[in-house]
Amino acid sequence: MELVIEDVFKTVRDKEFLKIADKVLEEKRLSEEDALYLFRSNNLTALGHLAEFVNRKKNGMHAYFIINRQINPTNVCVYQCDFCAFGVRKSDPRAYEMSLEEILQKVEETFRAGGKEIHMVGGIPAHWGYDKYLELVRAIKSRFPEIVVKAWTAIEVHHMAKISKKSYEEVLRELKEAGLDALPGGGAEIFSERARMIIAPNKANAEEYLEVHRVAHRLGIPSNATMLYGHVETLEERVEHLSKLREIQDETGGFQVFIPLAYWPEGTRLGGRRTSSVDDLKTIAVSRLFLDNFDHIKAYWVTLGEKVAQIALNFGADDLDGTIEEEKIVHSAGTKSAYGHSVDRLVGLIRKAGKVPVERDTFYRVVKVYD
Ligand code: V47
Repeated sequence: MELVIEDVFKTVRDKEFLKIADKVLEEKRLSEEDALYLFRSNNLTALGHLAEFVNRKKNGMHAYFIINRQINPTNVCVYQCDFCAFGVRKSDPRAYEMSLEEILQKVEETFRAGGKEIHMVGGIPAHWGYDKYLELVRAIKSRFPEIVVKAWTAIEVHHMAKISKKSYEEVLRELKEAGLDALPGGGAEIFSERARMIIAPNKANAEEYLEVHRVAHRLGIPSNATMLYGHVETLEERVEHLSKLREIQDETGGFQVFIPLAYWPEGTRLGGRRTSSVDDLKTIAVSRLFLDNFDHIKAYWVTLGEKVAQIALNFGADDLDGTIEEEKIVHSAGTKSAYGHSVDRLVGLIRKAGKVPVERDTFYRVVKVYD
């Protein structure tokens, strides 16, 4: 389906919106004020079209997914962030820690099913030494050298640096030597100090998160970026978050994808309400328009739900993440999405969104196009 963008504008009376749309068509960078205006605008369909117009220029009709598995080796965590229902104390009856054998067995199942990526992150337990993080990566990579290990958030890397008294660079070099291929985007939450002090006062701050990614990019380790939205942050703070990511991306080019994560409140100390579908779609679209230096925007079906994620593929997103198998973090907070999806289901969701399903690897290299 061809997008005739000029036709969309005929329905819009808002002059400021049209000015911003012109900027997009002329491939001019949007300002923070523009992004804020779009967040506040109620021209949802026009906003979606505009974002989709940009996405089609970058990704054509392709919408990506990956055969992957999430592994969370433990939910024991020293940080106890108020937005998180996954991390518990060691004494909590829900506390668990997977053995190395269990982990390797899960990796093997995924590998046998054609899996391309292990996404491994977890709680941060006080009793784990630095070597434990290296050992898990090394164990997976030495048994399954073909599988991509995307592991440990910047928060975990910061923690490793703290307990080992090493620099981010030393830690990341050693993780890379152990077999780490990429960093996931988790732990960014919201960069605003005001909001971060409310939802996650104890863990690494925004500067530390960004510095870990900066150093990773310098060492040739690509990474992803996230933003947790829909809790206590303002729209200005969302834009500030996007702006910091765009700045680093200008500097390094090492981010592969941006993933807005809709907040789920169930079982968290923070509480609150779920985001609306309109907010979810606006956030996808504004991210696509503002982050002109990011190639990909992920509609994470776990937080959006399968239906909104599918619509998001026409609001600027070009990726659904993957089969996942066993998502635990957002399920602890009440998401009603499945724990994992088959390839058939992801292909079906993408096809019915009018896009061409493309299986990818972690680095967005095409594995298979489902014509
Ligand atoms: O950092 C925690 C979020 C993240 C809640 O890099 C919550 O490809 C919603 O980062 N409601 C982990 N979200 C997941 C993540 C991720 C997921 C998929 C792909 C990639 C990637 C990264 O989950 C955490 C936090 O921001 N989270 N609690 C909650 N209550």
